[in-house]
Amino acid sequence: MSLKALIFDVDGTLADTERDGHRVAFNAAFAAVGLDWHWSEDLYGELLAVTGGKERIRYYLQHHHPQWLEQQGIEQTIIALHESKTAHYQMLVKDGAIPLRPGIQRLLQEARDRAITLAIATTTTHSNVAHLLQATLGAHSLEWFAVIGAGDVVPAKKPAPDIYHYVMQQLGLSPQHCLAIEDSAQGLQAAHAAGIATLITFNGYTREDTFDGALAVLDHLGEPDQPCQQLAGSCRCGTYVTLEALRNCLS
Ligand code: XBP
Ligand code: MG
Repeated sequence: MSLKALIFDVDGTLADTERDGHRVAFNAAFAAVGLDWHWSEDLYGELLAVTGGKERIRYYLQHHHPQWLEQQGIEQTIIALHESKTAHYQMLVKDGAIPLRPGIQRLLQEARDRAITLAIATTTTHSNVAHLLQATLGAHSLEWFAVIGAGDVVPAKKPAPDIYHYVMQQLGLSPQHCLAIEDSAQGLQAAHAAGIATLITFNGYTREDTFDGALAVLDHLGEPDQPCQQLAGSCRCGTYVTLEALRNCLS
């Protein structure tokens, strides 16, 4: 099948946003209202089992402060904490704290040059995506993406396939013409459940995840002067991932 669209995950894939971005922002939101909750790097790794920021706070309470869930108005509290977290996250991103991962800008540019459609399928909040793209790729980079599927636009977040179904429906493309780039087991499950072949670039938090059936499992997309390492998968990517390699993988 011919490749028509690349669908990118955001957190962990476009950039390493979790440890030094989302995690720091959650802690800042907790501290701002006097809560002594602190998500260490290790604890955050466990909490990443659940996608979505509001869902992650709820999961944390279930396991660490279950009595909080009995309180009246807890859902509003979670929403308010999450809004504050989103504001803190966007300040961090705006300050340039979070660069793109190796090879991302190069592959996006190559896809644009070859008229391959670009899209995003993410669990995070839409405005977080906008801030990250603008801070790293410039003011007009949102326009590079035909569809940005994000956050609560679908009822069930990854590992459910809903966000991928949404993006493909908006693109008017079938899964055979799409290739997803993800960093986590939940992301891979979501894309596979939607029938989309997927390449993995893992990171510190997802290195030990299970990536069965991925086209390739790499440490990053690589650059000519920064070779990537392939740990698994039958798709041969060489020392840096090119559009041609991805086309060959799909055909
Ligand atoms: C990653 C996530 C998100 C972010 C938090 O999403 O799990 O939940 O950690 O984002 P993806 P929000 O890998 O699909 O980009 O707080 O905005 O929900
Ligand atoms: Mg991800």
